[in-house]
Amino acid sequence: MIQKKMKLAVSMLAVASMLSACGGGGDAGTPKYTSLANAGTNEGLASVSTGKVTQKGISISVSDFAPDWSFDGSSTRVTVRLVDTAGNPVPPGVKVQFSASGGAITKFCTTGTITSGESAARDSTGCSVTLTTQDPRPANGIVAIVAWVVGEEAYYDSNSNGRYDAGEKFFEGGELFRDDDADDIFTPGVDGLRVAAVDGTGNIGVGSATCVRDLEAAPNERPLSVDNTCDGVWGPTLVRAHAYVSVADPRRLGLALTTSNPGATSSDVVFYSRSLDGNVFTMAPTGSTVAVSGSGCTPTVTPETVSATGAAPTVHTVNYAGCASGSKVLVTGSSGNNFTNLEITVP
Ligand SMILES: [Ca+2]
Ligand SMILES: [Ca+2]
Ligand SMILES: [Ca+2]
Repeated sequence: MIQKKMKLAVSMLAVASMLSACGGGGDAGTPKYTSLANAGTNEGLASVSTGKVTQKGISISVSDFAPDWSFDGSSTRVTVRLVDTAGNPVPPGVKVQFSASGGAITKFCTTGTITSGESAARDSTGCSVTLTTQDPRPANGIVAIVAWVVGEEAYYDSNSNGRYDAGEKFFEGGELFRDDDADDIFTPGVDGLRVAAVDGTGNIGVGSATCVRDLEAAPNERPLSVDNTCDGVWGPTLVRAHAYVSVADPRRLGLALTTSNPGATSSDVVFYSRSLDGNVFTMAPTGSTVAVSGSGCTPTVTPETVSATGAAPTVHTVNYAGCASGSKVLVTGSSGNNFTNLEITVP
């Protein structure tokens, strides 16, 4: 039985505002500018790009949501991509800082340069750091990651002019925190990090106003903030994004039916890694496998392999159509030399 549902890391898709930028004319197939030297003059280009990352324009991804924590030195790549309100990548040289509640994570990365297309030498795609397994291994089975960068608060561009105007709806970010227990709120004594400032620049957009979280907004338009640390006006903020990784350990595997009764011809089973405190089930190490066997029949399971799609346990469908009522189907979850079994009695 699942004792606590693991919060899925939110996949943040940067959605640019719909801009009514007018083009500069020109015949089809004719470049609006012919060299990067001309690009700086805005020839044929509408000036809607601010180059400042917006809260709704940060996207975080993890290459492996369940590295093997049974040894030190396993690693996963954490990538942040950044765009401004126009949906254009931010310039090279922007620093993104990271913190994690477990293992070791590189302190920061710096956005690089796109090497092809008309944005060459002007824009960047984002940057990556490495999370490496080592102590501390959080007892709650979750490594919380937060990335942040100086930028501006998200808003609805109701007059479509590509910039914030007084009266337009906006979403405030106050003091950011690392959400170690993955419950979307700052938990004193549990969540291990609060950040309000950048070295040398002081607090950014932080005050004592209420931080309203509009639940109708997209998840990354309404950033997680410590309560009552907003400043009440649209402006600069530490743009932030969160991700969660399973402290997956092949020595603590488990399998469970998703319902108390097996289905008539198939059942879904959950394959998990138990946290050190035993209270949270997260994804088994990436590459773990699930196999099935039966007496006098040939059950099947889909999928057979755990792939890195999130930190939550994976669900596998065991099909035993053709197996006699009352017969046993054995489900085995394996990672290396470690395994766990679940026996299903066919109804
Ligand atoms: Ca506007
Ligand atoms: Ca929390
Ligand atoms: Ca503000």
